[in-house]
Amino acid sequence: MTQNQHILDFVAKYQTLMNPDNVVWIDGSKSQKATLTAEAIATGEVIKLNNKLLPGCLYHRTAVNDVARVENRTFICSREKENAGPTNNWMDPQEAYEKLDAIAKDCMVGRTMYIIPFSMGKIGSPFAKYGIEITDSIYVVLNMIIMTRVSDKVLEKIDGDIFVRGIHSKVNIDEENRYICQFPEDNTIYSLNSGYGGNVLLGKKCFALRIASYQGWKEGWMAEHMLILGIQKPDGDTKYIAAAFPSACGKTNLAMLIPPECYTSKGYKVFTVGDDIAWIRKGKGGQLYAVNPENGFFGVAPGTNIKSNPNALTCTQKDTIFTNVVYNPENGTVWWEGLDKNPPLKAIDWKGNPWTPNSVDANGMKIKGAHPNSRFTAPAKNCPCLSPEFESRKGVPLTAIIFGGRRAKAAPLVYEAFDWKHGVFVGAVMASETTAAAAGAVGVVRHDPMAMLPFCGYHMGDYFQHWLDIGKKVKTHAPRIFNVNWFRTDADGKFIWPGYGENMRVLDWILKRCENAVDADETAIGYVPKANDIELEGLNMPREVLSSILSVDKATWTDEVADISKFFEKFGDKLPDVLTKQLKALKSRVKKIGKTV
Ligand code: SAT
Ligand code: MN
Repeated sequence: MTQNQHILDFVAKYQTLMNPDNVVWIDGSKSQKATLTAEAIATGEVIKLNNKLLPGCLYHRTAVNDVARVENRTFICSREKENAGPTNNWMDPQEAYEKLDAIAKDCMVGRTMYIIPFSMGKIGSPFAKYGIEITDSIYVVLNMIIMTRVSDKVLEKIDGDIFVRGIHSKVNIDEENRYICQFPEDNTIYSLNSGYGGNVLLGKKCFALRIASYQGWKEGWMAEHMLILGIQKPDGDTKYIAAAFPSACGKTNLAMLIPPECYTSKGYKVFTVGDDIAWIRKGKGGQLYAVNPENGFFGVAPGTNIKSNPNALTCTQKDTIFTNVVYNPENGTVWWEGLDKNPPLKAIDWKGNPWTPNSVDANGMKIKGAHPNSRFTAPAKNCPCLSPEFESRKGVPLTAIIFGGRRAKAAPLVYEAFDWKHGVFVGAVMASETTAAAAGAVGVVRHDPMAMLPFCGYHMGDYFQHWLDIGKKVKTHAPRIFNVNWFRTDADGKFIWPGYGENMRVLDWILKRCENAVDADETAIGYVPKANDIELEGLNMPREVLSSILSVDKATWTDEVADISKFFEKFGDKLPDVLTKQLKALKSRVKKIGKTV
């Protein structure tokens, strides 16, 4: 396949250690994909779905103990502990290699080792970075073929030893010996004992965020946990926005939104460039340009339906892999909670047990058929609103950057940062309620700076400084920075803002701010919309209700300031002075809330 000695040595090393029966190089061809699919069907690793209703689609269940990212088993193995920082787990690289090698010894006896050459970003583009993933899972191979650009051409493009080494084995899915290790200084990822998503599709979180964020820091660019979308205005001009939200907070839905009638009738359109990861660098004209390094969507299934996200649903209608949803053996289709009101009456749940819509557990509680973090892996080219710039070599110029989280109370629907430095502060103090995308408790508020808490491959204090430095580089061309919160609740705990397509109304205000076409109220936390400036046509929402979710409450923000101060203490000397000053300024502005001058 290749004469590159660095690649051959890398493969030989793990072949010797893991001792597979066979080694298969993946070339990205249709015929090889078909052969592997047939093999995975024959062994039961995947189930072929109804070829008429869901052509080319497959169904897979992971082990019950292996359904989400495992943050407590994820390590940054930098040479110096200090460089992993206070927000990452750290292991000494030597110790980590030894520990994982011991677990991996002979783990592929009786199995095949697959060698996947892949590109993050369009092959040959200035943004592209290459990797080789070793795995013993056909499921991983088939997912990587959708999520990245897998091709033997990548082997030709790799220059010497400049590629990311990804080593994965399911071993025996032992939770106690599950490790997801990143070695930023070695361009290496080592993942054992999982078969799930972000733990094993090493191009995604491990490479395109953890390793790439480190590379970006060293090379002067940024790898961010952001969707990228384009809004085409009636005059044909398209503006691009990147938005960071924690996992399972609606990035895919926002990236693919269909605007309400009052916008579509005027000719507005939204295009998807990416739904999860953005690589951003300074480009022509001094602006920041973004690309989506992925080639598919690994979206949350539950809640995806014809109303909430028709584009995502269309993406999943062919050549898609469904993981941990409900399987209907009667007609070879799949189902999940929130898809429609017609669950299959006799089905198999995500655990592999017989399931009906009336299934209850020992306590009489309804059993969910799909795991809350069940997923679809769909090719980007299936997306009806895929941006014509999806394959762009130079990326799309960013007009605005949005940070957002799930906050029942504190953050208003939307506000704009005063400037780049304040915007970095707004990103740094982001907090959000946890979701099922990671193992552990759900619904607990935690700080998640720039939605990168689980994905930053180096010291978060250095990461903040990197953001500030990028701002200096782009100066007046910097995108404007905003914060949004779709998740404010009322006294009964119900969401006040309808979300989904209606979020266009907020994006519209954001673009108007970027064009200096609309005024705003200067508050303690940033520029908040005047209630009359958010379009409500066609939405059954009284202005007073909108005003209520634009409010900035003194008591809440006083607590918030105290909480941020505590969070910032973690970073010690590494916290940039700029952020300390920003916090001080916020504190004094919050104190003045309600006081007339
Ligand atoms: O990390 S995954 O790719 O499994 C999904 C996510 O958490 O965003
Ligand atoms: Mn994500």
